[in-house]
Amino acid sequence: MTVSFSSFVKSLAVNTARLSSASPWAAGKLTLVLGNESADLDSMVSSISLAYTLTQTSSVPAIPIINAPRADLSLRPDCNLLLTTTLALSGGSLHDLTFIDDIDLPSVIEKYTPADNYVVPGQLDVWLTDHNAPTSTQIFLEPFVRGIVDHHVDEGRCLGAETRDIEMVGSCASLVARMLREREPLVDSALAKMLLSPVLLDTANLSPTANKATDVDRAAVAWLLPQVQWAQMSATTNDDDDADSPVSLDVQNTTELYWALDKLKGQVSDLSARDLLRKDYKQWLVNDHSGSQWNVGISSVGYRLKKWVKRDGQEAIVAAVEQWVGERQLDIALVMTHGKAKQKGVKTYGRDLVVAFGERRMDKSSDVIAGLTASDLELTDFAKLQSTEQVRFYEQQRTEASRKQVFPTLKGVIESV
Ligand SMILES: [Mn+2]
Repeated sequence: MTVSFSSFVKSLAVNTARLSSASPWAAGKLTLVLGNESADLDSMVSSISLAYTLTQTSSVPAIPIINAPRADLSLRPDCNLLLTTTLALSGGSLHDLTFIDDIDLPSVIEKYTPADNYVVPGQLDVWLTDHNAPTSTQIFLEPFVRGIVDHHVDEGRCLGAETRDIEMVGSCASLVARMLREREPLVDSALAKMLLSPVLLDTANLSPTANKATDVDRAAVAWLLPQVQWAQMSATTNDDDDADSPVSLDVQNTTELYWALDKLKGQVSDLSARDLLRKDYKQWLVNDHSGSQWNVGISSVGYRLKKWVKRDGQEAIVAAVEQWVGERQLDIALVMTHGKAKQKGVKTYGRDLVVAFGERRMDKSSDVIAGLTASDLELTDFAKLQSTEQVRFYEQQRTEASRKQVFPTLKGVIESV
């Protein structure tokens, strides 16, 4: 029996209460679908649409969990507006979604953990999407992971999962779309629009020059596009850095949708330094050569370093980064700033990299820096900024390397230290 997207959306409202219920006998069999902790548009849409996909072949409720605090949604105007619009079209709202701080995840897991610790599939199953290993603060999920749908480098974990659909495509939502299409060739227009959006955003509107789209992404767009009803989209926001041009999703084609989402995503110039660091953030544990564990955090910031320095000054940025390293107890923090900036009068896309060390690892900092500067990221010293031993500034010449490439590079460097 197939479930319509609108009845799935209407059922979301009971999920938080279900997860807070006293016992697994009261909550019953469950599937949790988690996106990654950066909770960007791809992650949010992938977890919602994958949960919906799973309900097509199973009567067990699949609950999407947005893997970031609810308040962080205000840092992501693109997610806020797209989800508000598409959920409303299906008779739901953002309030109905379960965010990670709406529930006590460790206690949910504990309730489903048998006394002998032998986890039986089918009681509580976890699916990971837009990541393929539980984040460092959610390692306890690992025995419950039954499925993975992701587009990052395979970290080689959760090898017992029955489904490991890991493929380096532009957008994770394209992989979910492919899976959904096998089960349901025609989908609701609100869902088509929801799935289409991260695919456009992650592939720069399938641009050949951006070179991010794969055949899987193109197939997803070709499948979804005829199912979108453009006239339905109408919502605007005034939360804009350019006050006289509110961004609207009342658009008529993919190009307009892409530019509207891109503009919304780029509205970061009014965020504080701390919000910039936490907006799109991921954290990992990495073992070095001697088996000692490093706490690694990478912030992706859609704001060029030059503009940020002009706005806040170098000292304030260094202070914010050091504060962040302390707050998250990091051994190493990378801040990847990226976006367009004027270079010799022409707006060009570029990347910069800030590398910061925690006190505990200062003795290893020069080894790590040597590894990073020798890597294919092609780092050069950032002109006009004075690096200290603790916080260093670089320009990253290899501009196509996003966090998907930078994390494996850093991991390799730490593993050899
Ligand atoms: Mn993604």
